[in-house]
Amino acid sequence: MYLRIAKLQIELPMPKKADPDAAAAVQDLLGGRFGEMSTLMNYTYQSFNFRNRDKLKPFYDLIANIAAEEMGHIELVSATINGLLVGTTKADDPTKTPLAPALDVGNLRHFLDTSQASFCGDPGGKYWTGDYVFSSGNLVLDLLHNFFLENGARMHKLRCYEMTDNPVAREMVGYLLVRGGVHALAYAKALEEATGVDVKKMMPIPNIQNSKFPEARKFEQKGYHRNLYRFTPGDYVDVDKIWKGTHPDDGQSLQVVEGPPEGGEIPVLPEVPEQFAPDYDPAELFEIAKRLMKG
Ligand code: MN3
Repeated sequence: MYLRIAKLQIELPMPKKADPDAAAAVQDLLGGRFGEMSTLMNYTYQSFNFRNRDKLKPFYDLIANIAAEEMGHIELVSATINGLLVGTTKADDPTKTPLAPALDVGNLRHFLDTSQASFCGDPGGKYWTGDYVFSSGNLVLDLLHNFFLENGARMHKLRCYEMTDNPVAREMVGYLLVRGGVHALAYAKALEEATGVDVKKMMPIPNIQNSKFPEARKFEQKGYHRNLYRFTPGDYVDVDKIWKGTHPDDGQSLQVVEGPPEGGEIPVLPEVPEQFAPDYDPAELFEIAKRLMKG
């Protein structure tokens, strides 16, 4: 089962002005092959399909627990895209082509399929697909895949960072670089426990430290690179059989944190009348909702 916490994993500042091109680039981190939808669904299905969970609990706990964190990552990337798109067009009479700016910027799906908001696909407009999910049932092969996936995701985050200097996009990418670093290291350590091979010697891939990037450095200074959050009350306690020892970058102790990060508010998205969202003239809907609240 899932419980849902109505918060984002970090306090995400809202952009001061629209940046639909940045939003288009960030889409890759949501619904691209190496985006958060892929990490979420790979670990989710691997946890559903896990064999001998009773005898291999530390490995199961690790995969299942990271899957839960990834759910919050798709939420955070979506919130970033949505914030970046606010104010791209202006409300006007529908006969006056208020959506014409969409033809020159960003991704058309943000204007055709959603109301200037995220979609479950990549910057090329291709929708995310279950083809991206690998769940072989072989523990070492699945862990090896996950290590590859996290490093592929890191490559895409770095390239996205290089495409835009938008501070909101970079804040989110900085955070996810750090959290993805935790997951890559966790899978490397799991592989080391299972096979004896010191996989973490390959890291970082590509060969540049997270601390090079100010937005990631900030989160590392708060210790986020050392924390594995336990995303279920009272269980997944055996993640600490794998997430232990010291961080290879700075020698500080790795720690399992009970419960999720403190997080921040989910921004309220304003109406977009020119997209008919929540409708062209939402006043009547607001009245209905007000009556419901009173009832
Ligand atoms: Mn992630």
